[in-house]
Amino acid sequence: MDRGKKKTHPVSQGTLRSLCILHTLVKILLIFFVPSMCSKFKSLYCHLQSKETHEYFKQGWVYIQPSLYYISSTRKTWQESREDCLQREADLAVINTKEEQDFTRQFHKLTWIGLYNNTVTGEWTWVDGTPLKKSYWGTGEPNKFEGKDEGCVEIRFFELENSWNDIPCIDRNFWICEKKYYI
Ligand SMILES: [Ca+2]
Ligand SMILES: [Ca+2]
Repeated sequence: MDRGKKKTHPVSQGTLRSLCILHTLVKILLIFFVPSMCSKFKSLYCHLQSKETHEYFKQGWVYIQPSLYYISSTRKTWQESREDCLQREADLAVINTKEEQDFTRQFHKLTWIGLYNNTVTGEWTWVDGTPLKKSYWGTGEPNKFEGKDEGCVEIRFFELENSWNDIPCIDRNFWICEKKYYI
């Protein structure tokens, strides 16, 4: 009797052999098949994305990384303007950088941006919920001119870097929508 030789169940050996074959097949699939599938999916994704981007440009959106911007050709109240942006799956522009601030001035139009006076906190707040840190108020602004409730912000002094003015939200202005978009 060979005591050193362990007994193995014939079914277990068969199972092990099957697992080995399966493992080899999976490796072959991973090496040869998956990369070609990925590249096919990637091309399809790129194709759909460029088609979508083209649609945005056709509708008049402008792209400055990392956002798309839509500048209206009609005037609305601040709230109506915001609703238009939301319908476009965007929101009124939030000015995060000096470049973005300069961009909003170049249209030489009175335009709403996404900054408003939060009546609950009394603070100037962006539509994305962030508080105002860096501001570009025009000289003497915000001033609640003639005691009016100037709760929304427009680009008014567009020839100057400090171009913001607070103004009643029910006034009618052009507006700028912003949508984060990565091409
Ligand atoms: Ca922004
Ligand atoms: Ca004002």
